[in-house]
Amino acid sequence: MKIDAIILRELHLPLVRPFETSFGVTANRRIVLAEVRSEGLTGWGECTAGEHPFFSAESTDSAWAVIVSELGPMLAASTPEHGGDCQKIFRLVRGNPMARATLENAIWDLEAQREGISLSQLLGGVRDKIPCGVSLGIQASIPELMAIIERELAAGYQRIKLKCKPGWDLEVFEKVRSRWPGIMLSCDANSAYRLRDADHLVEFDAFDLLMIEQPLWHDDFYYHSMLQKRLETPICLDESIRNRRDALAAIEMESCKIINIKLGRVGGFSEAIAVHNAAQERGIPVWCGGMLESGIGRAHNIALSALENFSLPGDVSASARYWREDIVEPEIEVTSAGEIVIPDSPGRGYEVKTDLVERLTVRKEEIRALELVG
Ligand code: OSB
Ligand code: MG
Repeated sequence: MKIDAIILRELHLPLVRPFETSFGVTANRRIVLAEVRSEGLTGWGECTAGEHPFFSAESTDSAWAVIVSELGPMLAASTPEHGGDCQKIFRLVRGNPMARATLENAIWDLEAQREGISLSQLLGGVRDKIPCGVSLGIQASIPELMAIIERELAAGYQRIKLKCKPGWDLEVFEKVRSRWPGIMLSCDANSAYRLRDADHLVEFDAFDLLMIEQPLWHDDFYYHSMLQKRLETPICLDESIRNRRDALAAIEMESCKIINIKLGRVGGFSEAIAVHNAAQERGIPVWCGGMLESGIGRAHNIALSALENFSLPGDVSASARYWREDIVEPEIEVTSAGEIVIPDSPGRGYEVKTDLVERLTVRKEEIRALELVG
């Protein structure tokens, strides 16, 4: 397909409620969107980088710079036939997976539209609906957290994930478990612990957690494998898994028993499918993580979650939990059974509200192919 235009923009979107993790609080999202036009069709991609390089090395500003000066011109100068061609187009660029995913995912979206099939079908999805969980940030108090859990369970969500850190862990699990003994409960430390905390982490085993996500360093496999030997609770890796090779290393070293797949973190749909397949072949279940996405990234997460080995509820939940008004229509909704029905219309299946996107845009740049100057 001939690339006619790549339009990059930054949007400001305030969250309905601030979201607190062990590395900080997010109240306002600065979201980068890519709009790729080709042969009368428009594909959209969303950058999941945070405002600061705290979850990973990328940030809104670093991704913007890399897309504008490196990836955008490379894509504009190429003629990809498939989303999967982007890995080759971007092969000279090291790292920067969230920046790469922004453009690659837009090409997959375009390809699905061109083929007249849904994005989930193009990816090889087998489900028509996905099981949903929620990720609950650190709260000011335990009673406040309890009220939120009550509301999310009443809405139908199948799994509750609690963000945790030293000082917001055992007492919280104790209170939640005694009130709801049977719910699917997990926790996510975002690297808040060290190996010297192993005795403390062993105490998590008392609460029948589905998993503990990324307890140790963001870039580690080895110490997680040492820790997993001491824990009954399965470790799930998020930050550590950047690609298929990482997944294979982690599985072989027994650093984890479950993998969280995030499109941005692994660099887009091609690598996400590769991680999914590697895990499936080795009997390791996966689920789709969230990065406080707007409707575009959320639509992509829904399509990805249709793949067979996404057998555990993910963090992909309703638009209204994040935004007063989402930038897609229909907004993403969750049924009372805690499921999202995967759209079967061509492409991502959710229309972008272009007027709203335009109003929320704070900067915009059109990227053209680099022309050789004589
Ligand atoms: O580790 O899963 C994470 C949000 C920002 C950074 C990291 C993480 C998260 C979430 C949010 O857990 C999940 C969501 O989008 O609801
Ligand atoms: Mg996580």
